[in-house]
Amino acid sequence: MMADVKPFVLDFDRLTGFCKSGKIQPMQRRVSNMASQFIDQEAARRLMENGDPLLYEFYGLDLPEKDGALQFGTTILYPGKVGKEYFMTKGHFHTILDTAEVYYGLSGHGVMLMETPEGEVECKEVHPGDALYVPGRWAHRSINTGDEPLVMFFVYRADAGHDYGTIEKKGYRKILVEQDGEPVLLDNPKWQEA
Ligand code: PAN
Ligand code: ZN
Repeated sequence: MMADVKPFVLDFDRLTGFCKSGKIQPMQRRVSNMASQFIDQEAARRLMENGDPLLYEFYGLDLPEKDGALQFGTTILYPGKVGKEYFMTKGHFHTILDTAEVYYGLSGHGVMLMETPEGEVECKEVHPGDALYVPGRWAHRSINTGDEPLVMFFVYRADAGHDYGTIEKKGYRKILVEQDGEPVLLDNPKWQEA
C-alpha cells in the first residue's frame, strides 16, 4: 500500500492555511458539533439558533494509516467566544496514546491546552513562527484567544488515531475564558473523573 504513494506537494497558503488549488477539502466543525463541551450552555444554544457558526476547519489526507507514514495539514480556528469561553477545537488524545505531534504557527495567535491522563496540565502560546511539540500522552486542544483566525500546520504519525470520547465524556480539566479582556485559565466546573 505505502509503495503506491508517490511524492506529492500540497499548496497550503501560509497565511490563510487553505489549500489554494482545492486539491483537498477541509473538514468543518460548528458549535453544534461540540455544544456540550462549552460551559455556557445557554450561549451555545443561542449561537446554534443564530446560524450555528463555524468554529474551525482542518485538513486530513487520505493516506494509509501505517506507523511509517505521516499525516499533515492545517487547522484554521476562527476567532469568537461561546459566552466567555474562546472558540476552541474538540481536542483529543491519540488512540495510540504515546504518539506525538508538531504544530507550527502560521498566522493569528492562541494557545494549545494540553493534559495527560494523570492530570498534568500545560498551556502554551502559539504565534506565527512558533513550533510546538505535543509529546505522546498529552491530549491537545487549540484555543483562539485573538481576533483573527489562528492558523497552524500540524504533522503526526499516520496511525496515531483520535480518541475524542474521553474528552467528550470527562471534558478538559481546565477552561480558558476571557476576564477583563484577558484569557484566564480556570478549573472546569463540568470536569468529571471517569
Ligand atoms: C489536528 C486536529 C485538528 C482539529 O489535526 O485534528 O486541529 O482538532 P480536533 O481533531 O480536536 O477536532 C490533530 O491534532 N490531529 O491529530
Ligand atoms: Zn492530534
